[in-house]
Amino acid sequence: MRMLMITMLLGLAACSSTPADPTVEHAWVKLSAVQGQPAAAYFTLRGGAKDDALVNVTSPEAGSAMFHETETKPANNSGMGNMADMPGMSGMSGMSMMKPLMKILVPAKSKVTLAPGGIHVMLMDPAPNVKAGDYMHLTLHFHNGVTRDIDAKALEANSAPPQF
Ligand SMILES: [Cu+2]
Repeated sequence: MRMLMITMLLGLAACSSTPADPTVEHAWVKLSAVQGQPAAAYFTLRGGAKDDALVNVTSPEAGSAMFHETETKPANNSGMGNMADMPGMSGMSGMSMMKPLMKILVPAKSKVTLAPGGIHVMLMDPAPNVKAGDYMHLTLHFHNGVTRDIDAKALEANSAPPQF
């Protein structure tokens, strides 16, 4: 009888626990308007049982990946130039800078959303045969050792984020 109760309790605990490692969902890619220029990848990360961090993204359809955080400041702050006039930056008011990040922190049980105007993955040297509507295969590498493979649909440069 005692044995049976322990088994039942363990079963319950297993059902309600978060996955041990981070998971990823809602991935998509925004292509550059200019072929050969970096594409940007976006997705939602769900933290696992422990704090972790996304440390690299690899893809057979891209040369390398960098993590960036876009910071937009009011238009009349003096500074180092306005990226609103650059291709792919149209529609952004004010001054927009891309700050490099070494990694993307994924705290335990957190939800981290990558989106235009915020944190994103720059996919450098995208393969020239990747067109809007194609899927790019991304492998996400986490600090604690797990990897996650996802297929992210590539959209045109002026696309709004897809509804998931
Ligand atoms: Cu960027």
